[in-house]
Amino acid sequence: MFGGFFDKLKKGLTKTKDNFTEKITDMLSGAITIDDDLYEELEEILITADIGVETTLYIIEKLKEKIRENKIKDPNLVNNCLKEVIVDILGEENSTINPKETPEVMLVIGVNGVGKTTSIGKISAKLKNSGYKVLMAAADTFRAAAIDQLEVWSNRASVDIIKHQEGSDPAAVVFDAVQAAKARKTDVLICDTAGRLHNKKNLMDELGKINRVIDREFSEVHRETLLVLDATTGQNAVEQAKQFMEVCPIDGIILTKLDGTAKGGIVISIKHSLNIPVKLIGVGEGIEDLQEFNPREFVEALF
Ligand SMILES: Nc1nc2c(ncn2[C@@H]2O[C@H](COP(=O)(O)OP(=O)(O)OP(=O)(O)O)[C@@H](O)[C@H]2O)c(=O)[nH]1
Ligand SMILES: [Mg+2]
Repeated sequence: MFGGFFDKLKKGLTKTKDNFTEKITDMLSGAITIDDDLYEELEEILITADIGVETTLYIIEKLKEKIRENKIKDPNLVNNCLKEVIVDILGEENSTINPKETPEVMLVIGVNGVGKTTSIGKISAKLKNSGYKVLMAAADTFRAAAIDQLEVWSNRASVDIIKHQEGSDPAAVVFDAVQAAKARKTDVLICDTAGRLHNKKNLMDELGKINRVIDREFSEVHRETLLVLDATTGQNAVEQAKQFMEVCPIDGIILTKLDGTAKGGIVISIKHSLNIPVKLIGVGEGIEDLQEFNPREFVEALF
C-alpha cells in the first residue's frame, strides 16, 4: 500500500524532477569546483523551477553555510547538502487529513478552477473510509453546475450533501448544513465555496458571512480553513495565498495538480514565504489522488 503511494508521488513529480533535480545533477556532474559560477547556475535552475527569488536566495545562502561548515570541495556532494536545506525548510512534521477535534467544519476556499470541489470529493472519501461521518455543504451557489458537480462527488464518496438552488445565499446553505450536522452527529462538515467572486470585498463579505453563521450556530465546533492552490500556476499561487491571508486566517494549503507540472518546487516557496503548512497534495483527478503531505517523502521523491 505504502509502496503504491510513494510510487504515485514519484510519478506525479516526474516533470518537476526533470525540470529541477535532474538539471541540478547534470550541472553538478559537469562542475569541477564549487565556485560563484556554480552558485549562479544553481540559482537560475531554482528560479526557473518556480521556487521564487526570495526562497531561492535563502536556499543558496543556507547551502553556502553548509558547504563551508562541512568543508565540502566536491561538486557532487552539493546535491546532498541541497536536499538537507530543503528538508530544513519544509520541516519534519507530517500532515494529517483527520480532524484535530470533532465536530469540525472545514471551509475550502480558493479562486476558480484550482480544484476545490474535486479536493472536497477526495477528502470526503478518505475521511469516510477512516470511519468519520462526513457531510458536504454546496455553498458555491454561483452556478448550478457547481452544485451538480459537488453532488456527483457526494455520490462517489457516498456522503450526504446539503444544497440549495443556484443563486441562493451561501450563508443560508451553511446555516442548514450546520443544523443538519448537529442533528446527524456529523464529525466533519465540509463546505465548498465560490471562487468566482468579482473582487476582494465580495469575497471578504461572503466568507465573513459564512464564518459568522458558524460562530453563531456552531460555536463549539473546531474550524479548519483550507486554501486550495493550483501548482501549475507557480509563483502566482503564492500571490493568491497572500491575498486570501488578508481576508481570513488560513490553517493549511491543499496544493493540487502536482502531477503533470514542472512547478512542484512551489511547495518549498509556499512553506518558506507564507509559513502555512501544505497539508494535502493533489496528484491526479481520481478519488484516490490526494495525499497527506509528508516533507521527507516529498524530498525523497524529488531527488
Ligand atoms: N491533474 C489534476 N487535475 C486536478 C487535480 N485537482 C483538480 N483537478 C482538475 O481541475 C479542474 C478544476 O477542478 P474543480 O474541482 O472543479 O475546481 P474548483 O476550484 O472547484 O473550480 P470552480 O468551482 O470553478 O471554482 C477539474 O478538471 C479537476 O479534475 C489534481 O490534483 N490533478
Ligand atoms: Mg467548484
